[in-house]
Amino acid sequence: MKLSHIEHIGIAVKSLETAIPYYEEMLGLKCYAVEEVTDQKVKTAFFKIGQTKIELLESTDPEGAVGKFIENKGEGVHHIAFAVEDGVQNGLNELETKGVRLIDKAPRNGAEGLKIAFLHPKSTAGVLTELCENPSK
Ligand code: CMX
Repeated sequence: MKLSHIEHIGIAVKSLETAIPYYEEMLGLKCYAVEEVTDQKVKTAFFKIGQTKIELLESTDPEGAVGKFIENKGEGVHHIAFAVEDGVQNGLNELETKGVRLIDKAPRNGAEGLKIAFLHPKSTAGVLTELCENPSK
């Protein structure tokens, strides 16, 4: 598997409305998209910094992954996402062979039209890890 860069860092927040002004007014970044990902039970807001994005995640359902995370740990860094150059499915196959616990056995659709898959934090040194691929590239 070949990783090219950090595609984004996912940050769980209680409220996009409260968090977005911090990133814009204090850090000088520009929110360029807000998107609901129904499948993941989140509303997302995106900022770009270099080649990497910051993805703010507001829960839309207390039983969803971000809803549970906020309930248990509060706001904070939720996951790191790597861009995979040679295909997410290829990466999943390789990692599974090496004994990494997969959350997703096959890529699914994430925000911004990316193909995404998650690795379980219990086998990634405690960091929920996402693999991403832009199918149009
Ligand atoms: N980072 C690190 N550890 C995490 C974690 C996270 N984001 N979320 C949960 N955990 C840990 C918990 O601390 C807990 O550890 P302990 O057993 O040591 O206490 C363990 O995982 C189980 O936690 P849980 O609250 O019972 O949660 P679940 O097992 O139900 O789910 C996970 C955990 C990672 C499998 C689930 O959150 C998941 O499938 N995540 C992938 C999808 C996702 O996160 N979607 C939201 C973002 C979508 C997007 O970016 O668009």
